[in-house]
Amino acid sequence: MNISKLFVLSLAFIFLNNVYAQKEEEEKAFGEQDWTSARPDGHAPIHVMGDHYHAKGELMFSYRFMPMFMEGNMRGDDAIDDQEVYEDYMVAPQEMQMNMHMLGIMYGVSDRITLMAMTNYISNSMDLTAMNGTDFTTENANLGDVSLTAMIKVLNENRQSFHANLGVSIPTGSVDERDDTPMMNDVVLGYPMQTGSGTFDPFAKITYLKQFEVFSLGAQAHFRTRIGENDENYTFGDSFQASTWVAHKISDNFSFSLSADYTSTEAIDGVNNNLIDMTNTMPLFDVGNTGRESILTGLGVNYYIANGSLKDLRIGIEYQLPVWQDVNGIQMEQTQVISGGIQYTLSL
Ligand SMILES: [Cu+2]
Repeated sequence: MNISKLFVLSLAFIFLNNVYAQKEEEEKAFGEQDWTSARPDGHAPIHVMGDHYHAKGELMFSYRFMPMFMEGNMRGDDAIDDQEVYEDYMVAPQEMQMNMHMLGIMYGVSDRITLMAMTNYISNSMDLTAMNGTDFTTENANLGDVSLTAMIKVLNENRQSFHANLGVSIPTGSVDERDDTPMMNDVVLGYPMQTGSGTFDPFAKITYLKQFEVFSLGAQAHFRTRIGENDENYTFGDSFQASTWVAHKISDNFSFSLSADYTSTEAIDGVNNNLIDMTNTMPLFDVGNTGRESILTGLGVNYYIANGSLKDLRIGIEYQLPVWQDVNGIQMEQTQVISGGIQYTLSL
């Protein structure tokens, strides 16, 4: 654990302490009231999806840009050097950057039900080094999967809110991403480089939100499974994610947030037909190196325009650092995630 991680954790601790210290006092002072999205921390830190719903007739557009970075390799929860990778594989991944662009639209069908659609475009770049010392890079970019969600407000009272999301991810993304390498041209890229899952993936989320005068907190649980197998004869693993965040509203326009996400992804079931004979080439070609758990902590800021001609425009930026990772087999180490987004709500 390095200094920056310790710093983020300490801040989180101080934050949580303050939140609970204020809690009772504020509940007395403000009495019963609805939870409201009309404040900067009325939306979760920007990396969280489906955290809020809309009132009837509200239409929201969003765009997010999320670069994710990986560097070096791990076995279990330990970093390993290239020599260890070369004991089993001919090529060792060095660095990877995945850039995700996400577009979203939300619409409040009624005060109880909000519909949401999201789509994304992904570009990947990976630097690798072969056992003989040859450095090379693979790159690919394509559409990701489209997700459709129905959000149901279960309750909103006493400054707390609870809602459930049911959705499905539609396989508009690619599971046949390819690029040239020094060994072979037009070779299928490893599992983590594909831009889609290739399967219909149902998911469910539940979200709890609570507001105080200048603080707020939220928690979300997210389950995702996959139906059948994709055209390449395999199925990405099911996943579970639990996220929690606290935010401090410092003015009518700005809030700061701390977040923590636990994510668990199961291993791939089946094997890509095109990679069966290449399992020993590099870790990314081996389904034994899929499935992982991690905890990421994040520091974020939300900016919200409450009135004027740009009313209901929001900008969010967040920086996430992994504090713990445990991988099956040999996989790359995640180093940081940056999320930036803009959201605009219209009332029809
Ligand atoms: Cu929205």
